[in-house]
Amino acid sequence: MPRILITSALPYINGIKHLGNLAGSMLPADVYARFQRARGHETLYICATDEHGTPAELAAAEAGQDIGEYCEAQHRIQYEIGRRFGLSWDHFGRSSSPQNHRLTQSFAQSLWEAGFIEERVTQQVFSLDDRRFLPDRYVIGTCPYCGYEAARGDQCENCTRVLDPADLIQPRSAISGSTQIEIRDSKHLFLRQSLFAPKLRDWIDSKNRDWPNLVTSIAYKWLDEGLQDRGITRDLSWGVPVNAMDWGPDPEGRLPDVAGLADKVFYVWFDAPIEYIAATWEWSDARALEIGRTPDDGDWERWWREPAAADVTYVEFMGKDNVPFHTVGFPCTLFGINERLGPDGRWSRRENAPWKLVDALKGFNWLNYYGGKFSTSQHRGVFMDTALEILPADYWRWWLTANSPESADSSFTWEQFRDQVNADLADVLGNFVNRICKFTENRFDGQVPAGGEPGPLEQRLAADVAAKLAELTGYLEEREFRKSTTALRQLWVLGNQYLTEAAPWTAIKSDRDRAAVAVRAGLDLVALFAKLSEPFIPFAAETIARAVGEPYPARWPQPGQVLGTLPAGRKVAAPEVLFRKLEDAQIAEWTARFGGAELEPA
Ligand code: B3M
Ligand code: ZN
Repeated sequence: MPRILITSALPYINGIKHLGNLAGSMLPADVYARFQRARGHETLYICATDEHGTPAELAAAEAGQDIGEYCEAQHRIQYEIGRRFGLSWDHFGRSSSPQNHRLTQSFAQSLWEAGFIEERVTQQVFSLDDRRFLPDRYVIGTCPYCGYEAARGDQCENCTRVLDPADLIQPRSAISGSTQIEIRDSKHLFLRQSLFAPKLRDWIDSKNRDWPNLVTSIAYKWLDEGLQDRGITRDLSWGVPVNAMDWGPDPEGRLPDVAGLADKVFYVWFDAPIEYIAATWEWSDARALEIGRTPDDGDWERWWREPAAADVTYVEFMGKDNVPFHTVGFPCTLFGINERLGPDGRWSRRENAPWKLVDALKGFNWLNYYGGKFSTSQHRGVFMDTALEILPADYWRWWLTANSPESADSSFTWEQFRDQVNADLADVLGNFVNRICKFTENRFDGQVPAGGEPGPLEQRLAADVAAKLAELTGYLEEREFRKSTTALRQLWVLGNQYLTEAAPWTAIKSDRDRAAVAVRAGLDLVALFAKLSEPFIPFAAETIARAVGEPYPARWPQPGQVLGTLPAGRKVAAPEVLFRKLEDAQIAEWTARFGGAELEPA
């Protein structure tokens, strides 16, 4: 049986994520992880906060906090909110962890010694008053092309020209507004990505058949435009320090300029994907303490390094903006560590056990809010914390999975949200569970009844359910989330149809055994629905399982295990209302609070 390693893109540290972020990474990863665990596969779902980079520094400054304290507090907040959404991470780490520092530094050293990293002197903007280098977009000034006065150093928002900070007229610091700035030389490390282009193309070709078109088309676009060498260091104080003291010579005998690199940290996009691995190390160390193993014993490597990891299938989940970093950037890092490039242009494996690359990459389009972007900076749309203030997690989980932006962008509107959760969760699933459990309480003493023999109606039900179950299982294996919610909803509908046809409430007047058969079948479906719904709506699934005395979480059933599963005499207790219907008054209140149809682009 394969082991399943799952990562979802690491949420950036600067604030609580919106539902669009959730829908395109952490939530589908969670649905998939829960499904794989239920299938009995050893599964590891790893995520973490992405904590480095200028936006984190600036957010901390704005909050008036020390950057370390800020990240710690924000990490805690994101962790708690994720848990309340039912995200079943095995570990939710931090890219600022000591493990990630060690791993990032050792990866860089290994890349240097293999000749894949080069030093270059670049010109950077230095702000005298801020006493720091400024990243391009933190330099603002007048656009030389259109005269726009607040153009950023990387691009003019007004005329969209790509700029260099040196182009700006009257440049100033976006942090302090100071005009005391100058251009200074600064030494930086570049990953020689251009060397990897043919190798990377072969690798993408080998994935082309299995990966979604969305993903491979982005990768090919980057390859077709020509892979550029990439600066992997920055002049910042917060991050993983380069620390090149112990590095050996590169293949041409050069040693790094330790002094010139002294105040540099790695670029956030260099260390963030490495945190997938480092977070697994964090997980392992944390667990070692719990189970009495020696920490730092390298046990985590069995998830990431061949040959121990040969039975691991590694699946990544992310929004489309992150795809280039995972199909180009991170694979180059790993290729550079796993392999060597001979003078003849041939690649060969390096002797130490190589690191695992991604096997399946699921990318998502955008979930919009009334056709426009969710925006963290403009507070447009619904965020994870406010979402839970107004409704339980399962409402959101269901809708976001059923409307997953898989093949195209999709849009959240309160009206569609109301209609779909009312129909699927309240009318179909909630109603079914409630009807049959209440009837069992009222007419069969709250116990699974004995008596009677299943007839043609039950045979047909079992066959229909088995077929849909196989379909649902297939869609989940393929990570087709919209289709899987459709199949699950159809299963719930089969339950309602069966009850309507079998009508135990009528049968009981003349034929108690016949009613007992129908009630048993209905209760078997309740148990089945708890199992099948767990990846999607775990909180309700648990309530449903408890209503018929079933364990939670449970194993994923085989298509043959549909009817006849609950023993006669098992206690049944109807749950409290599973899903309250959303009222028009609530929708009106929430549209007023968060914005509604008036936001629709014309
Ligand atoms: N932190 C996502 C973002 O902030 C980014 C993902 C990193 S995955 C290694 O857009
Ligand atoms: Zn301009």
